[in-house]
Amino acid sequence: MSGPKPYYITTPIYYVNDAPHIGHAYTTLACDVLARFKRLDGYDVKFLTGTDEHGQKVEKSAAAAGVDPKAFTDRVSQNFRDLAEFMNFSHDDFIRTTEERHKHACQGLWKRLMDKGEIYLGSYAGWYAVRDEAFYDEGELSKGPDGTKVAPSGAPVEWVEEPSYFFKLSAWGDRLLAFYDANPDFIAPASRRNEVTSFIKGGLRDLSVSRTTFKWGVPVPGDDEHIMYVWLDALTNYITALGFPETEAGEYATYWPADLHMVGKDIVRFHAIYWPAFLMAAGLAPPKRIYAHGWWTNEGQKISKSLGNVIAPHDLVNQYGLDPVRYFLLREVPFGNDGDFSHTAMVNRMNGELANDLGNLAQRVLSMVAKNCDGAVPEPGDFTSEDRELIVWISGLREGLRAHMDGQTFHLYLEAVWQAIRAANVYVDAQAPWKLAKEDTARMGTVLYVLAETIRQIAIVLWPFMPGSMDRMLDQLAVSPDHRKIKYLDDWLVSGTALPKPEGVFPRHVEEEG
Ligand code: ME8
Repeated sequence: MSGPKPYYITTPIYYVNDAPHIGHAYTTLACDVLARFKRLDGYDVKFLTGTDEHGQKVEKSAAAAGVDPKAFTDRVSQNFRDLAEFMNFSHDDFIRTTEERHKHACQGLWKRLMDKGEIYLGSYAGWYAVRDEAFYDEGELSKGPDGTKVAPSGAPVEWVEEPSYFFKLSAWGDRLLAFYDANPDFIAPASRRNEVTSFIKGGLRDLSVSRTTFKWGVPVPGDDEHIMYVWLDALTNYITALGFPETEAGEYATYWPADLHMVGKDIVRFHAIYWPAFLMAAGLAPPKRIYAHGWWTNEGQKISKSLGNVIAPHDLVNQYGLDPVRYFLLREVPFGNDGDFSHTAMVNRMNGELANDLGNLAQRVLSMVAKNCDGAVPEPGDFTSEDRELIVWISGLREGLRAHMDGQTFHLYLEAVWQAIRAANVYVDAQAPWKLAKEDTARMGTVLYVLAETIRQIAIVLWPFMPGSMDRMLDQLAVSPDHRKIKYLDDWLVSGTALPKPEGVFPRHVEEEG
């Protein structure tokens, strides 16, 4: 007998040089919603997040803070764990690259690459940007505002000359292009795929994969003068968490290759080029898909510490509530595009879509049931064509919703659900159950049953986005926790089930005076 299908999803591991901000919360949120949906849909999910703690950038940040790197990374990594808890993320594992299991996996991967003749010792002379932890060719650089050279990301670069091990990346260009051709869904969205292929077509050079001028990293096996390049170290986290270098049994055998590495567009090159090349060179399978999402700005401006406009997830959630923020981030901007955060847009979504469209619908229906149906699920009579139309609409959503999750089109998923919610609002106005309460209580019972059932199905499919609020809505419909699953969508509410006293789930946001 085969068990549930595995689904492995990962976030980038975040550098611990900085406090977590809305950009980090965004990537992990997208993964959380996918992980929750897949669990709801019966998959055996493993959802991984964590922190990237080695390298020059972190070492420098620790020095600037006047603490040793270990104490520094312990502290900042904890901030990312706290964020995950605060945002109600449902990860199954949180990895830190300073853990022993990770050192073991990195060294295991290195040895495989060495054994296969994919790494050789040479010396590096070229440009390096500590902020990006990336090597750049002269031709990729431009002049910054003060006349010094900068990377395409705007990061300052420095000239580095040191002995270094190299990975034979130059030999992988054609094989990577052939791999993308054979796996057209490997890089998404399509615009990112074009960016990656044109970078490869420009010619790949061998990649420096070790450093000797600082110590904060994983030692190269057999050559303690070198530590591994932080990106080789960091990318390996995705298999460390599966127990690599053990590959024949355990979690690696179950979950690898990953179904999805979710990343921001800034790090697509590392994930779509270096990572599959390392893996294929080591004789391991590449991941199934990389999705590189867009970039958030704040009221039109780049988010940066120096501009003082970093959006702290805590502040936002304290102001608007957790689930409205979770909803907004994935609803406001077509996933994959860049997006701009604005308080006006946040309040509009919260009041218009959550409080009015969904909150009012549930509140109106549940209060009428409480008042007119003895606080129990009403008994439906025969369905009219209007009743059937609404129920068929709601019940017909799931295949499209599955496809939206698999394509990471979260905004279209939510739009599809909202069309159904709007249809339910049109139905409630047209059927006017408050009038039926005086004229035809049997018909009123049918209408309220159809509406309560509609709300149940909507709450289940919205649960991955707003688990706390949807659980409260499903509690009010007395749906048992283990029935909050896609496979139970067709198990309609049972008439006569007693319901708890209804209460509003989505308050309106009211601007404070002054
Ligand atoms: O790059 N908008 O870590 P990092 C949207 N350690 N997303 C944003 C964002 C913004 N304004 N700012 C950050 C690293 N992000 C490496 C990764 S993985 C093996 C190693 C998100 O702390 C986005 O997902 O710089 C981006 O890719 C990631 O944070 C970068 O996090």
